[in-house]
Amino acid sequence: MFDNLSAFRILILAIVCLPFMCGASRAEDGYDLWLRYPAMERGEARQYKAAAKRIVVPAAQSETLELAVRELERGLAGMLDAAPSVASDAKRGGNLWLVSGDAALPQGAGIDMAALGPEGYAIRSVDGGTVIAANSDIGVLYGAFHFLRLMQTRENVTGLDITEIPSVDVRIINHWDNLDRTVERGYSGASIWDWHKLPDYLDPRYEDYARALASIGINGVSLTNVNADAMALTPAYLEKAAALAGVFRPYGVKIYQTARFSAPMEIGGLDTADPLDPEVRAWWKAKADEIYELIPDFGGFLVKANSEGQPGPQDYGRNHADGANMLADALAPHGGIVMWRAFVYSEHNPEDRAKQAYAQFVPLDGKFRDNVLVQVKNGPIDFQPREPFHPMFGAMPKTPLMMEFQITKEYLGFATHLVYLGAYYEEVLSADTYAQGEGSTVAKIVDGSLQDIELTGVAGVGNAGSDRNWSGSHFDQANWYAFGRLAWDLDADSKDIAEDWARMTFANDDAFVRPVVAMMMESREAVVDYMTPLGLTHLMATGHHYGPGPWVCDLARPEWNPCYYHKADEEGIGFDRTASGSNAVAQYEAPLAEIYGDVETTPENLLLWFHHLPWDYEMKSGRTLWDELVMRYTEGVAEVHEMRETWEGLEGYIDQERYDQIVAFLKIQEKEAQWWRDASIAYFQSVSGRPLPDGVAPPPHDLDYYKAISHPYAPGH
Ligand code: GCV
Repeated sequence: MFDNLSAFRILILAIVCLPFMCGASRAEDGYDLWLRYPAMERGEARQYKAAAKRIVVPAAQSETLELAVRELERGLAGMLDAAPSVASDAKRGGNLWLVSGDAALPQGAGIDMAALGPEGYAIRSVDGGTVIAANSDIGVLYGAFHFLRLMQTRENVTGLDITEIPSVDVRIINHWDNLDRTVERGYSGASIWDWHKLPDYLDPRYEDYARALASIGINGVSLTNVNADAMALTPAYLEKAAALAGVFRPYGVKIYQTARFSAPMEIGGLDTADPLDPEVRAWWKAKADEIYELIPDFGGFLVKANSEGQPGPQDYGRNHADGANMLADALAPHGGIVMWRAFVYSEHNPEDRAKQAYAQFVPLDGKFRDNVLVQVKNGPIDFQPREPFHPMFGAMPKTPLMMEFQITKEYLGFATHLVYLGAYYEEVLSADTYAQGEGSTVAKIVDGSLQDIELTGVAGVGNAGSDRNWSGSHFDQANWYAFGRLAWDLDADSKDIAEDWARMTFANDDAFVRPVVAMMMESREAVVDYMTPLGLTHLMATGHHYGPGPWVCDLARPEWNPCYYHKADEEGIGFDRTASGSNAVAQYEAPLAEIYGDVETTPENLLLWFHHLPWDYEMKSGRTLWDELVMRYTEGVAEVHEMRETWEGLEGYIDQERYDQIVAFLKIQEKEAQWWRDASIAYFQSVSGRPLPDGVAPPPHDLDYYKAISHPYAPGH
């Protein structure tokens, strides 16, 4: 009787359980990222089953090629419930050929291998199957991930003619991880690197991380914080780094290290770190030699110098090129590079902070060695919810400029706010610098094509930590993913990337994917609206940057005060960067300088970045600036409310665990968007003295209430 009842229950469950719900029932914690490979429904699987039954690999197998095969086996077994056979003998027949280097292509493949370069690949349908071909094994691995992605996102795998070549050479994650495992601006647990147990214990997570990086074409990681610790360059720590390099190597990921400029003094016993001092130069040369002994494919150094208290060449009256070139000379014999950051500004410089990096670096154009990349943040201040692109892009035609994006969301609500950064990255990359006339996009500067630059790169300040879901939240995985895809292809469409990610990470049902992608694409504007609308910037609380602090005006460093940025008073608000103000507009090429210099032509989303305007300035909507500001803050909250409602309508499409955590985080985001809105309006109203527009709810508390909120233990600081 009991057995019959159980069988009856199972039957009922099978009848009522909608396919997507059955698939969604397995608990997931996010560890598998976008590489989950869940089983397809039988109907879906049919068209793919024939596509990859028999894999033919080159006879000489490298570790990297083995990884490509293993990945295909894993993906196909997962999605199709049938592992392919693998043979190295082409004569035995196959239908998925992996071709690396000089190995023969199957009949009719007709691939121009020379055009693929060292890391590119082609995926081409040929008679009887598909070929994935590259000049290098890593290219084949990238191609294998791409082929699996086509299946994961239910694309056709017949009639393929795909050629992929990365836009830039160096596609790197910058870890801001400290040796004690804290992470500067990290919101996903402790550092992924367990320095204490290295080099003897290799956490399996390292390899999983390398695999995830390779799946999106990332080929470098700098291991430690740019606020660097010289100890990272001591023999003991270099040995640890070498152990990591061993794990990353087969995945095509090179190790880089941050170099503290004063290391020759701190760990080398010298009494200077002057870059023109022969002893200092010899010390760095010996250090580079020592590193390459241990890590023959070491990528090079990432350096933050003379910025926010870090030591640098200016301490000795030298300039950034002197500092970068000294390190470049030490690395050059080994093929290493220097990524020298342009994130510099000083509290002793009364000039507009937004202008300082340009002023220091542009005169040095052409003075850097060939193996130096100057790494420039996307905007002139610091990863704010919205900034214009950095005016250095386009202004140094003889210097490789590397893009630095932030993946971890220091100024965008940390891990609990859903903000899809793909849209942000695309906005920056597609911005027109006009450096050589119309169409001179930032992407064309970064990929070197506009100014004929050889060495190219893109960096992202990473968000992977030791949290089970890697990124602190499920949706923050999308930012890591989008960074990788856009670094590979600077012209890629962030919406397409969001769609791929949502399909691979969550579910393929269009009824789920469509609203999720729409929500991701809108999320960037939402955060701008509830934090820093209309071109406002840097209004976050002091230090940890968690929550609003527009009232902070008295910090010792003037350019760390939100008041420095918004300049609100009884009359109006905004930073005058026109000729009548700091004239930062002049750092942009014509016609941008004129466009940003004129209030009528400045895009409204950057209005208060470039202009100080009276509260009753009339906006395009017909509202006064004051009313518009209040409306934007209010809309920002409404947008998050909508995002939460959208997500809550999608229960059942994915596993309950991830679904529930996302609901909880969206509730946090809504609560905090409201906090941002109320606190900001309370403050700006105290300055403007204006009434709220009709029908707009006043903040529920007075300004003192918001000012008293304190979070000394907010993470990441
Ligand atoms: C690593 C901002 C951050 C700092 C960071 C710095 C940088 O100022 O708040 O934590 O330091 O940028 O990019 O160097």
